[in-house]
Amino acid sequence: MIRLHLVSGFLGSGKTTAIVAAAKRHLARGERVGVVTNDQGRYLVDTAFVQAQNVPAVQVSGGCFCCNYDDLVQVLAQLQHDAQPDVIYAESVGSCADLIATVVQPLRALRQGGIPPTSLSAFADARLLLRHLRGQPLPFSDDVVYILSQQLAEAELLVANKVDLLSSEDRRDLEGLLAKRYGGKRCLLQNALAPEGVIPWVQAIESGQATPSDVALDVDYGRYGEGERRLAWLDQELLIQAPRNGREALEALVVAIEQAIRLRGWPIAHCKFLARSGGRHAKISLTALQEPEGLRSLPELGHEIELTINARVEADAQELRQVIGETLRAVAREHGLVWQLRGEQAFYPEAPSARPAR
Ligand SMILES: Nc1nc2c(ncn2[C@@H]2O[C@H](COP(=O)(O)OP(=O)(O)OP(=O)(O)O)[C@@H](O)[C@H]2O)c(=O)[nH]1
Ligand SMILES: [Mg+2]
Repeated sequence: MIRLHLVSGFLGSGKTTAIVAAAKRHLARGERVGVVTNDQGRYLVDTAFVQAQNVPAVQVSGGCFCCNYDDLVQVLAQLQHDAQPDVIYAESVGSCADLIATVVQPLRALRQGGIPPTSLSAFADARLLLRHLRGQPLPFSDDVVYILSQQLAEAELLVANKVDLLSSEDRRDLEGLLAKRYGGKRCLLQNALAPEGVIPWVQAIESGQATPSDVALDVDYGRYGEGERRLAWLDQELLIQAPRNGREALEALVVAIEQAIRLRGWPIAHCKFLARSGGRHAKISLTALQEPEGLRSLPELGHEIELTINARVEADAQELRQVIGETLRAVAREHGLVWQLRGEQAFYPEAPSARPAR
């Protein structure tokens, strides 16, 4: 029986990082593994990033799992056919909640072709989670924070990820607060970047310690929809020619985009960049509380770079598009870049529909 692990959690919390690390462990043990990525947009950094690690990945794009359940069933069937995996990780888009009602229950009820989910974990950035549990404000508006809290409420296993970014005192505090608030759930503190960091998580989900509940959340779809509407999505596919130095150009572009967004005070949920050049790839992430991640370890890149940008920012979608466009033009002038926009989407995710009728 295929094991299907659903991985939920807020934007930028480290889901893809942990899934790739887990997938590599399965592959090393000789197991076949597949990944399903999910997003509201079409041009996805995550899918390309997972595939670049030689892990079979398919995507459910154009909406979250909960609004695209039929597509999810279809890509699961495709993955089963193409990769014949022993284990599948399905990452829901970071602004999605209510997976029990919309995915777990229908998959359990499917007689043919359905894979009942083995586990549901919810990831959170340990620093955001600590602030949340202390009752301190987060950098997002309340309706966006509502989504994060619903994700935590519905999973049986909570993963406080990026725990390496907490002091040991804060770590102890987080453990205590998690036990107090979520006493009945299993909670893990994890550094997904550490070599063996994901082992306890993989053991927990593989040994049945995170079986999803059958009780759906009581979601306030007004607030959930409002939270989604506050987050702007901007996706771009670019082809950039950097006559001098590809790595320097990419670095300058990421730093300039970060400065332009932070200058306007727009909270960054996750702004991710995937650059491919000369058979190499590099992923760079900007998240709410983090310095640009991945810049310091950028490999040398060729003169021609294929760049995918996925920006999820609490801002107006058209203003975000304009600011990123202006920044791109300014960096291009300064570094003598020639660029071509091959695809673009700027939008707010559609309001989630309450409990799809099946
Ligand atoms: N310090 C630290 N950084 C981490 C850890 N896990 C992930 N990151 C970094 O956090 C950033 C976001 O990670 P992703 O795995 O892309 O996050 P995600 O939850 O898949 O993001 P979305 O798909 O946009 O929701 C990346 O720069 C990762 O390298 C961790 O345990 N510690
Ligand atoms: Mg991801």
